[in-house]
Formats: sequence, C-alpha cells, structure tokens
Amino acid sequence: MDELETKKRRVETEELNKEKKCKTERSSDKQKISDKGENSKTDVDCAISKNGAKSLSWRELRAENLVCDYCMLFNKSQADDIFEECEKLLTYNDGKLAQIKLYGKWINIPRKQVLKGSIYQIKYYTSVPARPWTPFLENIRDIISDATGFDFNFVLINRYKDGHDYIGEHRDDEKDLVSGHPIASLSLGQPRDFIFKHASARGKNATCKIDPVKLELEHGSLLVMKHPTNIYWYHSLPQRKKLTQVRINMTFRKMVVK
Ligand SMILES: O=C(O)CCC(=O)C(=O)O
Repeated sequence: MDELETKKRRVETEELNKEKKCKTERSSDKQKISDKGENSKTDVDCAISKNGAKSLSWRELRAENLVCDYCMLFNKSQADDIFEECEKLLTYNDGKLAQIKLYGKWINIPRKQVLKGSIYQIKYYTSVPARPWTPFLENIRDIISDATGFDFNFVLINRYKDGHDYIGEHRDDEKDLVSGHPIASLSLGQPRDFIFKHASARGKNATCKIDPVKLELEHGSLLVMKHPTNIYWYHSLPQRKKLTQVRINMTFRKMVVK
C-alpha cells in the first residue's frame, strides 16, 4: 500500500470512528437526546418529513441558458444541527491533497475541501481521490434526492473559514460528470454572495453584454443548477473580507460510473 493509500485509510477510519463516537455520546446522554431529538440520523430524517419535497417553495432563477431553482430546504434549527454535525464529523484534505497546480506551481486552495463518492476511485480535476460515503452524508444526500427528484453519487464539500476564503470563477465541467444531470448545492452557515457570469460576457474578451446573476446563498438553502447552466455560465463565491463566520457548502453531483 503506498503512502497516499495508507493516509486515506487512516482518515476514513478516523471519520467513521468520530461518527460512531458522536452517536455513542448522544445515546449515553438522555437529556441531550430529548432536547435535541436523538442522533444525527434521526435529526436529518425529521427534516425530510417536515420539509417533504411537496411543501418546498422553489424560486426560479432564469436568464439566457441559465436554469436554476432555489429553496430553503432546512429551517434554522435543522440547518444549525446539520452544520454542527459537519463541524464535528468532517475532516478535510490537507497537504498535497489541499493544493492545486496553477501555472506550474503548487498553491493551497483558498478553502478546505473533501470529496465523497460511491465510486472510490473517482478522481476529481485535481486527481484528489473521493472518500467513501458515511451514514451522515448519505442521509443528507437522500433528502436532497427526495427534494429534487434526482439521484447523486458524489459530493464535493467546501469549508470557508470566513470571508477571506473563496472559490474563483469556474464551470463544473469535469469530464466525469454525467452530462445534463443537475448539481444540487446545499449551503450551511455564513450566508455568502454567489455570482454567475455568462461565458461570453466575462473579462476583456467579452463578446456581448449579459448581466451577471447574483444571489445570496442562505443557511439551509438548496440551489439546483440545471442543464445547460454549467455550459454557458461560470460561477464563483467571491471574498467578502468583513465576514467572520464559517460556511460549509456541499455540491451533490452525478458522476459517470466506468
Ligand atoms: O461554495 C459554493 O457555494 C460553491 C462551490 C462550487 O462552486 C463548486 O463546488 O463547484
């Protein structure tokens, strides 16, 4: 087993142990259970029955070739619980796995990141391997499938420690994505601005004028980016240096199974 493989295995075991430990702590603390509504699995399950896909109020975002739907998937207390669980349970890539090569130089990505997928050997654009699903994330994935009517086999999780962390303009156009399948983006924690820019209207080489589409991604919200948005529009989460709180984002995707 090479060094990377050994490290991966160690991180996975640590994550599953953390999840087990949290559940054990909760089940030995009856007061906490009755206050908080049992373990994380049940908390998330409650969100399904309370929110049920039918009762969600979707807002349609439309522009030229931009097709997105937005809703509040979780109320504040549900989103607080899920955020807290994420902070307890998730570990993020570090070292070389937290870097990208840009113009021949390795640099740290300006946020923390981890990938989870059903297909263990999926390589994302940085060749970072996905870690296996954990029950906590499978629950969230299943709620999002119920809410959207689409299934997902992969999630990219980004953690922004404050408004200094960001993601630059890009399209989700990796070759491994199932073509035409929507991407569902769950936001937790600090609300942040999210900006779409049309590919033909960006920068100095713009060939036409199309206004950017901006929205604030709120705590507990779900943004569903549908085909062909990702072909025509770049998106980014720019720096907002005055913001001090953590934000976690999960983009649920469907990858090609080879
Ligand atoms: O954090 C976000 O809302 C955006 C994440 C993103 O753009 C991505 O995962 O491709």
